[in-house]
Amino acid sequence: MTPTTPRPAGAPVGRRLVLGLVGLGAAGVLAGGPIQRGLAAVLGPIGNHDPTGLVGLIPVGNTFRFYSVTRGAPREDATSYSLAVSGMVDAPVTLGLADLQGMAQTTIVRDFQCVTGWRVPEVRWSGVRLSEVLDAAGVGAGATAVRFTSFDGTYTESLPLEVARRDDVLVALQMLDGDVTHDHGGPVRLFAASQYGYKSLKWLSGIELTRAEVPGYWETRGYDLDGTVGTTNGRSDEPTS
Ligand SMILES: Nc1nc2c(c(=O)[nH]1)N[C@H]1C(S)=C(S)[C@@H](COP(=O)(O)O)O[C@H]1N2
Ligand SMILES: [Mo]
Repeated sequence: MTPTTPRPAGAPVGRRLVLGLVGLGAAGVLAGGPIQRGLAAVLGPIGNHDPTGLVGLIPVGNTFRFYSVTRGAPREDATSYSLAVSGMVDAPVTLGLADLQGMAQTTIVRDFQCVTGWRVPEVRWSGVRLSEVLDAAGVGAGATAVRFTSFDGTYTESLPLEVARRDDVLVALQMLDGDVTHDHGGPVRLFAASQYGYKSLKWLSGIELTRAEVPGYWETRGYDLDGTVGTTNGRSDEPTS
């Protein structure tokens, strides 16, 4: 994806642009794969999460849509990347990519479901269990939730501690067939298998133990604090596993 100037967080995306995308989608149907891949790339920087419901009509198949509420994020690599674990912990820690790679790696295969309706079946994820990262800092008495921040500078999310401690929540280093790519939130993103995609924060840079759940980016814009796949957010989906 080409670097572009950041759009102010939460700036509205024009309806005309969304309608233009629907036109592109029609072209994709006629022309097949390559344009659809291009379209997925186009959908990324827009990241408006389809307030009109029109983008959802574009057929892209069982593939990830690239979402970012910002125009992307800086590129971080093995030398520059760091993950700070702080807040209500016994001892704050900062982990580099090599630290995370040196911890026990867990692989899980789960569906990925966005609250807007698209679902990617049986995605392979690998990384460190979030619970092990939390244990590295030691969860302090009184903490009931975990807040996540992104080095895109804008996106935030949270999970109740009991969800955060589940075996199917990973600080993911790998996704699909290799390292988490930049567009998918690399080098490190969160994956919370039981939750809708908005909980799986990309470009993870901070984990903070908090006294109560802090509503994140989409939750202050109407999404449910509980992102469990099923009947939250006014949906009725099969649970992912
Ligand atoms: N930093 C950041 N993380 C994010 C988002 C985002 O806009 N910014 N979008 C979320 C939503 S709503 C979904 S469905 C998934 C999409 O992941 P993908 O872009 O790898 O397909 O990322 C989630 N994590
Ligand atoms: Mo989503």
